Amino acid sequence: MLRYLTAGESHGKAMVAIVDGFPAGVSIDSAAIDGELKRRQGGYGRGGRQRIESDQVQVLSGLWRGVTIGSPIALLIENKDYKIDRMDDLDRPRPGHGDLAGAIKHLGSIRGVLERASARETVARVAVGALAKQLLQPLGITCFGYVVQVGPVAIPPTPGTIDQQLQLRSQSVIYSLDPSKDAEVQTLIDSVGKQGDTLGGIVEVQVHGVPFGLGSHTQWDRKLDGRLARAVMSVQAIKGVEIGLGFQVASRRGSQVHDPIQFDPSQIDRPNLGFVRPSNNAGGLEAGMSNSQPIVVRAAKKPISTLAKPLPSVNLGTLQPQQASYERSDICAVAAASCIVENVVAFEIARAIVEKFGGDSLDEIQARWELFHRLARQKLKLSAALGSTNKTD
Ligand code: EPS
Repeated sequence: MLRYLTAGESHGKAMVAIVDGFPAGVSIDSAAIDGELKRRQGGYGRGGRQRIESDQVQVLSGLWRGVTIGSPIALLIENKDYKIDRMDDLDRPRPGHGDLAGAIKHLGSIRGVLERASARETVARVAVGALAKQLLQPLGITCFGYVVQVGPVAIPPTPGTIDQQLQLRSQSVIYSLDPSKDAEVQTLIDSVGKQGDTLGGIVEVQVHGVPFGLGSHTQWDRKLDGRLARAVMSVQAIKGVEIGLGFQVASRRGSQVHDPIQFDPSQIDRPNLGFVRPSNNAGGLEAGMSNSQPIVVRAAKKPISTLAKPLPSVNLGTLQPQQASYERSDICAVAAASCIVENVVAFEIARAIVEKFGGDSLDEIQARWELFHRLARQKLKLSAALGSTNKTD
């Protein structure tokens, strides 16, 4: 089983992750992980912390000569803003943060809670996801995320190939697929920031090249849609997750929701085995299994809960009403969320790949991937349907 845990406080020495069950034989490019960490730090509206940090991963274990060996992979990202022991406690919990619930739960301090609840922890999750992508890449699976809404401003993705869309995203200061909306969004972020307030938004992730059959229909905790939803919902500040049409399914008739099934013999060599769908309202998942269409996941991020113009709270020392505490924060971190959710999704897909195709080595996974697709073509008599003379196919 592929799994990971993270540790680390926002202003502690470092953020760390241990990834267990990662297959052997994968060449690891730590510069590619650093590229993702840099993208996480960016996006218009980020706070002062990102000017202090320049996140870089150290891969402490699990590699021999740059290649995974099947043992646990320990990742470490130092916090340049390491100062936890010099920091005071807060006495007024911030509405929306974990301060109140966490301090009461642990019979402890707000500092002890906020340091771990902070979205700084996502640096470890992005490193883990970027590692997982290096397992997905040899299988031809790509995963990319972008912003589709900031506050009330919807930014529908510009259609195009993955390469064209990646190009658009790299041009947008907010990581959307329509850079022509950047100016409007920047003006909005600036004005909200001046008012001491913050902004949320919606991010979308697409996964291409997924085979049939990741996840399972047979048991609730094996359903891939449920596992993706759990992983994405667990990202700091995410309050809603949708797959495919998401909440829109409720108002449409069945005939307007379900994706017709067609067969295109020219595509039988692809992971879709020739089965094409003129729409993808299911977001690539039916009955908890991948159906070889792109997986599409959206997540709604709430505005950052640390407000420069704080909301009413209660002083935990005096129990008297008082404004919430303020600590340096971001105005809008939706762009960062698009990178975080992308990497969290990538990890869940990698985990499902390891389950279906084996977890010991990349070679075995690739061999079983080929075998599965060959057997599926055989079972479906795809060659016969095409009048092929190739008896082995
Ligand atoms: C973050 C680091 C944090 C915050 C933000 C995300 O740094 P600091 O607290 O030192 O300013 O900028 O954390 C939160 C949004 C939060 O609610 O805690 C980061 O590296 O992503």
